[in-house]
Amino acid sequence: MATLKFLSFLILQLFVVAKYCEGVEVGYYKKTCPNVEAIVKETTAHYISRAPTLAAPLLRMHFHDCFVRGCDGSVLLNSTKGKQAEKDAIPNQSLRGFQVIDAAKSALEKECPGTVSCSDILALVARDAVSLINGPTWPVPLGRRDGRVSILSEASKNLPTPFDNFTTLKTTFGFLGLNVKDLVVLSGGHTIGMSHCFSFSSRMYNFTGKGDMDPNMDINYINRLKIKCKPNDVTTIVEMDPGSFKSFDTDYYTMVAKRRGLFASDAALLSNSQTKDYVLSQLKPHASTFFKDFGESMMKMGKIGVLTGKAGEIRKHCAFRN
Ligand code: HEM
Ligand SMILES: *[C@@H]1O[C@H](CO)[C@@H](O)[C@H](O)[C@H]1NC(C)=O
Ligand SMILES: *[C@@H]1O[C@H](CO)[C@@H](O)[C@H](O)[C@H]1NC(C)=O
Ligand SMILES: *[C@@H]1O[C@H](CO)[C@@H](O)[C@H](O)[C@H]1NC(C)=O
Ligand SMILES: CC(=O)N[C@H]1CO[C@H](CO)[C@@H](O)[C@@H]1O
Repeated sequence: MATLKFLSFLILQLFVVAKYCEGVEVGYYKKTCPNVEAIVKETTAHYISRAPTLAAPLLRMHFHDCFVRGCDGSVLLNSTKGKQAEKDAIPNQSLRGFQVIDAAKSALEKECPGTVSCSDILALVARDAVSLINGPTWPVPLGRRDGRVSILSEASKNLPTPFDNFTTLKTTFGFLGLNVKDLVVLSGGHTIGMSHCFSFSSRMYNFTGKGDMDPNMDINYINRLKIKCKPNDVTTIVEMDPGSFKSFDTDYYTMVAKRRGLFASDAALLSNSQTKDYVLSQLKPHASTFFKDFGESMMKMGKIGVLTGKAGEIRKHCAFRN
């Protein structure tokens, strides 16, 4: 009987521990680093106020982190001893803003050494960057730990590509526990930032390999983009949401609805009735639910494959494993 009692006690304990380790929570550093959110916000504001265009790559960095191996800070790791990391993957070539993460990390190491993970810092910086350019804000559950692995090939395999159709996007997102609504909402992140011509060039010059154009893209828009983007251009970048690429707003959906989404993956949102309905429902700024939806989907994205409890580590420097 006593053994049985002890056993059930043990099972209960295991359950509690499992539950405790299961997830991230708002206020995780309440006792161990109470100023964490203020410090990260101050650091982010310092950079964004001087260079508002940094908000876009910082948001994208968190997205890339979460889609490859979960939100474990692996996107921040530099390659070591010639072994290439996620950072070296083609979709990562345009990632920038690592200095913001490093600055927040060193401020936090002074305040509470060895306590706050780089993956948590990235999640907070992404949120603060968006809110600092007039976007929404949302609570960020914390307690992620940092992974020790970063592999180039995994980034190429797990990240969606700008050429993906709806079915492929749905599968990629679904695999990570994100649904079709999350797909259309998070794609709204393309309301800020820049893209290289090569990410959409085939839509203008060689869509099916016959020197043709994508019939799903506005011809007037194609003609305008062709002035900036010549065939095989690998260096030029263009605004994804021309005119308001530095401000987080609902314009992305206006562009997509006009068949002016830059990527085939943006245009794909019109090829499914649920995502198309969402795009159209955001066109009236007063009736838009985008800001609220974006925060909710970001919170969901931020929980993908997190390491908690004793898994992983708290890195001392975000670019290197301890
Ligand atoms: C739906 C699948 C997605 C695809 C296929 C995709 C693809 C891309 C591509 C190809 C670029 C341009 C890179 C370049 O040429 O330099 C880009 C930029 C960007 N993406 Fe996405 N993306 C997706 C989802 C997301 C999500 C979920 C977010 C964040 C919530 C996001 C945020 C951004 C931002 C902010 C930029 C601009 C970066 C800058 O200005 O440096 N994207 N994306
Ligand atoms: C990590 O790599 C980036 C880009 O490859 C480089 O700019 C940076 O200096 C490296 N960081 C450190 C601490 O070596
Ligand atoms: C979507 O793309 C995948 C992979 O390229 C392809 O196999 C599939 O047939 C495409 N689906 C549609 C509906 O075009
Ligand atoms: C278009 O693509 C096809 C097939 O990939 C290729 O053979 C052709 O040279 C390309 N044409 C141009 C103008 O780039
Ligand atoms: C920011 C960053 O690390 N970018 C790297 C992306 O990959 C190329 C090589 O493919 C590197 O040269 C960049 O440094």
